[in-house]
Amino acid sequence: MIRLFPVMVLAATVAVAVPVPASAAASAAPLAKVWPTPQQVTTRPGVVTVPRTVVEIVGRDTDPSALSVVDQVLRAAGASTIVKVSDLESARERANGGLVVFVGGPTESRATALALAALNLKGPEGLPHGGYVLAADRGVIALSGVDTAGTFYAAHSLRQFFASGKSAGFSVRDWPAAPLRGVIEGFYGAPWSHADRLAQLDFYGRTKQNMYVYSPKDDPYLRARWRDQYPPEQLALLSQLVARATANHIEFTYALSPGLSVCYSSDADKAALVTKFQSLWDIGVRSFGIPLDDISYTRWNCDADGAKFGTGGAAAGAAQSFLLNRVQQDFMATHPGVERLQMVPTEYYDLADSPYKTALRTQLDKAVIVEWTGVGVIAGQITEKQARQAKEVFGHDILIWDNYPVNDYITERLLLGPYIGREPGVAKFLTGITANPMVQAEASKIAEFTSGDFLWNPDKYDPDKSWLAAIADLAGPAAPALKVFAENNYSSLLARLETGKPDLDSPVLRPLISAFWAALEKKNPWDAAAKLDRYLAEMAANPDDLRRGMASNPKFLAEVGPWLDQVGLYGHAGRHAVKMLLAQLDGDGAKAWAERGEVVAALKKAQAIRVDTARGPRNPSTCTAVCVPFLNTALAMADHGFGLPGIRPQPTTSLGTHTDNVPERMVDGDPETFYWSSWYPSPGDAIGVDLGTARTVSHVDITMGKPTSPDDYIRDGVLEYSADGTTWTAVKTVTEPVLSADLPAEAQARFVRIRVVGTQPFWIVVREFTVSTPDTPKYTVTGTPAGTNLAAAADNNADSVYTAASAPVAGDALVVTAATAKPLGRVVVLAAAPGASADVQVADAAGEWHSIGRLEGGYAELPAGGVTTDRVRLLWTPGGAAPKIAEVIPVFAR
Ligand code: 14T
Repeated sequence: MIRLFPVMVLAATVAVAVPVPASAAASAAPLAKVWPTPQQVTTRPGVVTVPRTVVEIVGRDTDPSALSVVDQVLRAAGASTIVKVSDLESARERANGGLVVFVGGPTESRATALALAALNLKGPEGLPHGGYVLAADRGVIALSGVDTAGTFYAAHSLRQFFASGKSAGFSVRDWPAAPLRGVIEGFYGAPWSHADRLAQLDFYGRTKQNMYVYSPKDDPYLRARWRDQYPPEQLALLSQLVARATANHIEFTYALSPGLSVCYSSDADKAALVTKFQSLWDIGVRSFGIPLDDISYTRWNCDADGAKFGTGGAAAGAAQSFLLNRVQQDFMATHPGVERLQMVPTEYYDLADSPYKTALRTQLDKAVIVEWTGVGVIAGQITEKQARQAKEVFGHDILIWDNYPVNDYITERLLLGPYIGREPGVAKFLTGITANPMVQAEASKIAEFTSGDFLWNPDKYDPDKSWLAAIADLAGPAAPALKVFAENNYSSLLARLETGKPDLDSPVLRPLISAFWAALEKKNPWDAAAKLDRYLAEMAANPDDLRRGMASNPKFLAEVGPWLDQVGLYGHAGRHAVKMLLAQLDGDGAKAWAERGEVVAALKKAQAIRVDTARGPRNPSTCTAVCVPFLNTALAMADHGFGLPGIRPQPTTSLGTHTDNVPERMVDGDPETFYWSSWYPSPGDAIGVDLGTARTVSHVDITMGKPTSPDDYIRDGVLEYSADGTTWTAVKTVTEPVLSADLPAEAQARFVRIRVVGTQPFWIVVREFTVSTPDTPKYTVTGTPAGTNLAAAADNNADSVYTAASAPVAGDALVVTAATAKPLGRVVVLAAAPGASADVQVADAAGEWHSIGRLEGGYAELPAGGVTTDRVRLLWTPGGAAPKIAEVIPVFAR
């Protein structure tokens, strides 16, 4: 009965609602998609528009953050006046048949219940924390959270429904599956900036996540100097974060890691912990953690612990439980309103029972929440069964510390793929998940958006759709460009539930390349090439597109700059590679050679990019395992077309790189450049080459050390080869810096390497690592003008260049001599720069030179008529530019 009056009032309000144009009403516009995916959405008839004047019914306790979001939504949708009243009676007077918006659930505003009843909807009572009911029907919008967080989430759903300024009618009943959903700033490396964190907190609010754990490994006050109080300036910043978290309904967890120096049994250390916590309580922190990961638990920091707890895992578990239980008693229990204490065990990455876990299970206060990363520090998958086992074996409620998209262990990568590989039960039956993000805060939002979506509604989670929504959320209108970028920074160790396999990088480019190879094989590559080129063009334009489209997010652009540049360069290189192969198919060698130059230049630039990371300078890895193999295969194919053997060994090494002496330098055909390891090797380290596919290899030449570092070579190793990378055959021991070895006849190798056997104090310099196949010809190069790397003119490597020091004078000639005389089909000359011209000549049996044509530009391809010869020369035309010859290729008839 009590409801009757208001319902009638409401009905009257609805009856004179703003008239809706017939067309709009009839076409019942589809509802906008809301993220994270709501549990229940029902459409209602009609369209709800926002008039210039809107009346809001707001309770005294209505959540201010929710209200501010609602007001922004209304204003963005066209409201210029928002009249706030607290009861229905005044609303009716002021609304004048317009829109009435009820903001607040049962704990905030009494009026909303009446609106829901009038719409025949149940209230949010009984929903989990953060649950809400949201409805929009002609003339009425109602937001009702089971708590203030729920109303705040209702407001963020409203924002998405009204993104276009109006919406079809709807009702939503929604709640999160996991109680705790969020992010742990728990990575090694440069901690996020204050501005990063503020932006993250707003983002978590928007994506309905409710936990941020402050645990950057490189904040000294969290680890090395955990006992010290924060200086006032730093405390002030933390206090701003706490306020921002609170406004966004986020639990700010302060996680202090005393494990490097704590004495578990010490009263003083317990007091230091409590005092530190109190200083954070005083600025509003209500959630605390004590991570004890990545420390030694076999070495005590004080003798007293040894005396009290003994040694071994059980003692460590007992000591940690002892300290945490005291913090529980002396701090948690004495601070009403505090959240449950969180801890990271030292064994955080497995499920195997142990004396340590037994101690935690039996001795640690049950109120403490235990964090666990899944099996393996970076868990490819986490199953519901594992989650249940974790609860059993640790004997506590489990919060997952999910090491995705963290990249502190692979700083050359950005992990921009979706969150995958976690069964829905993991969210439903555990306390929740905190994702450990990348050093790059803005770029982490893609993965964070998707993990937040999973945690809210794991049963309806679709990683691919969620990922597209994440991209749209971050990039707005630049979403197509961000998609291309993210596609090329996609793979990680996480594995799809459906396949059990990690996603591969470049999911769009990869099949386009396969189709191109298949079409090329059939000699009809044009369509496939056009499709491939279209995507490569998007990659090439990606740096410009993204920098223009996301100009309003300079932080993101700064974070990803080096990776973005590389995607662009791979796009350019790829386009030229396609043109190169098509030109060759067309019989246009000169164009193919020119395009080859562009491919190599862009590839070199891409591989020269450096980004400073916590693990030292790194060459970004984008389009991982796709772009570089594609380019190298294309280059090898083109080289084969020019008459070269067409193998393109790629360097492999288990060691790091000293400064910019990258591994590529040991296969560049230039003995002046070298790969230099960044440390001395240990037994098992290896340096070698990968030929891409197994083939017959006959000979290996390796030169190590250099005049200024004569000791830097492998002095105790073994040269070996393998067709599959698993089974290796030894060729000979390695003790000297210069090595030349024949492989057994018909040896099949994809990989050739020197494996280090002994220990040595010297780093390693490898100048060249060359492999020959039975049909790799061997030439001697002589002649003038003098210059650098004369041998490079006929070393079967079109990348290395003989560079003359001066322009030719009369009589200067470059002579290439083969091991034996054979019938010569043609001669191809690849010049690294045009500008020098020559008469190309072939010697007959009597040693007389005969001209077969001229080199005028960058390329010459001259029929030799099958004359039997063992030598070719370029007789330079005096003057012009100093010659630069990449390769003189005598193509012998077979
Ligand atoms: F406590 C944890 F749950 C955890 O994952 N700790 C660290 C974490 O801070 C780091 O970001 C993450 C990814 O690198 O892995 C953990 O750190 C490790 C893990 C190792 F297996 C550091 C060294 C390791 F050998």
